[in-house]
Amino acid sequence: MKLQNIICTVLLLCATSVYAADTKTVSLKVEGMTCESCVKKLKKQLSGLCSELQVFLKEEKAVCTYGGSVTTEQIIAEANKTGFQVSL
Ligand SMILES: [Cu+2]
Repeated sequence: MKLQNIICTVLLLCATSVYAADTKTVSLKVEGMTCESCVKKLKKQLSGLCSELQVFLKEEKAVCTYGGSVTTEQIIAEANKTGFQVSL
């Protein structure tokens, strides 16, 4: 393996681990959703903040994966704009 390739591999591994360390997951309680369109509405509202979002209608729960400069407060504030009662 060429030295250049080794350096590239190391850099890639570092970049990947930094990205992974920067990714957080939050579980939210969501009250007021009654059907699939409520789920869609919430997903749409949070699409800009959550890189991954799972919404559980019956469980009244949403699990959001986020990163970067996004905060849980931001996510909750944005989610509450849907009219559902969202809390930690
Ligand atoms: Cu609905």
